[in-house]
Formats: sequence, C-alpha cells, structure tokens
Amino acid sequence: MPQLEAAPALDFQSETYKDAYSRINAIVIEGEDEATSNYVKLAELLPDSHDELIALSKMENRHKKGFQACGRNLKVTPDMEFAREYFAKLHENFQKAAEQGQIATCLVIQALIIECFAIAAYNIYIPVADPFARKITEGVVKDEYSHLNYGQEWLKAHFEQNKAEIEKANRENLPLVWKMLNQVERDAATLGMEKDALVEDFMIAYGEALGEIGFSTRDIMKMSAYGLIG
Ligand code: Y39
Ligand code: FE
Ligand code: FE
Ligand code: FE
Repeated sequence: MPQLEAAPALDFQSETYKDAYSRINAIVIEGEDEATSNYVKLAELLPDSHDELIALSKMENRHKKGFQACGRNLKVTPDMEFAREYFAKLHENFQKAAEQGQIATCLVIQALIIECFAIAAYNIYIPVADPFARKITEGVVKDEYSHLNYGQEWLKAHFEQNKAEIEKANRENLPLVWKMLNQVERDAATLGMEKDALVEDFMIAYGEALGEIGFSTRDIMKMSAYGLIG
C-alpha cells in the first residue's frame, strides 16, 4: 500500500528517531560496504567486465560515505555491530558462492536481491528523509538501478545455462531478505517507512528483473513465493 500523504511529522532530532536511525543507517552503511567488496570480487570472477565492475564498486564506496555523512548530520552513531550481524548470512552465502566460482549465484545475491532491497528502501525513504539525507539518497538510488541492470543483463545473456542455479540462489536467499525486513520493521516505521510499501517496491523491482532475465510469469510467481514461505 502506498504511504499515506498525511503522515505525522517526523522529529529528526527526537531520541526515538535517532535510536531507530542508529540501526537503519548502520545497515545501509554496512550494505554499501559489502556491496563495495562484492563488486571487487565479481570483477575478479568476470575479467571481461573487470573495469565496469570496479566502477560499480567505487560507486558503492561513495554511497557508503554519503550515508555516513547522513548519520553525522543527525548526530547519530551507527550501530555497526548490529549491522554486521544483520548481513551475516547473506554475506556468508555470497562468499561461499564466490569461492566456488558460482557467478550466477553471486549476481543473484548482490545485483538482484540486494540491489532490489536497496531500491525499495531508498525510494520509500526519500519522501520521509531529512532534507540532507534526501539529497544524498536521490543521487544514490539512480546508481542502484544501473547495478541492478548489470546483473539483469548478464543473467539474461547466460540464462539457459544458469536457470537452475538462479532458482536455487533465489530459494536460498530470498527468505533471508524477508527475515531481514521483518527484523527492522519497527525501526523503519519510526523513520516513516511502512513495511507494506517496502515489500511492494521490492517485489515490483525483483519481479520485473526476473522477467527481463527470461523467467515466465509462472516462474516468477513460484520464485517470489519462496520469500513468503521461507
Ligand atoms: O547495492 C547497494 O548499494 C546495496 C547495498 C545496499 C544495501 C541497502 C540495504 C538497505 C536496507 C535498508 C532497510 C530498510 C528497511
Ligand atoms: Fe549502493
Ligand atoms: Fe539485504
Ligand atoms: Fe548497488
């Protein structure tokens, strides 16, 4: 459901807001940091796209710096320990896939699932963000679409030989994102971000990406359902 227009005004300096921000801001910083290293790893695995992937990695590092500035601007200390724990399982799955040279799995985790999570979160955050963070996030979200597009194009070009691996990666990783979303539902609501809106934006972006790659509507329905049933 779309967010209501007449939401109560947010007090960006209240202790309640800043407490929730310390976790959400940390998640975003940690996510951008992991994305930075994930694209370096992908650059090693895909020598033909090496320079392009290094460029994506540098964008992620800039995003991280932007979001660190958002935290400083609100005088919030991000809870990085919480954030590292938050990403631990997805991080582990990416590392394992990279060690085994499973490029399609790495791309599903970073360039599809994590990018769609970022796109949903940033689009929903922009209208309720403080003015400083809004400007930063508007710049960042444009980049995230180009990252999603990279993954989409590669998976589309290598669809037939990777279809089963993509389905397996979806089944193993989509439920994790669902848990992650549930875990911060309350904090997100404190920042004015409704879970329903996040889920809706995520599913639209993710479903469209799967369709672009070559999955049928029936496949997309089946694959999306794994998020819900775990
Ligand atoms: O590709 C990217 O830049 C993605 C790493 C960033 C992840 C962002 C994760 C956002 C989760 C926010 C949760 C709000 C409910
Ligand atoms: Fe990013
Ligand atoms: Fe994630
Ligand atoms: Fe990204």
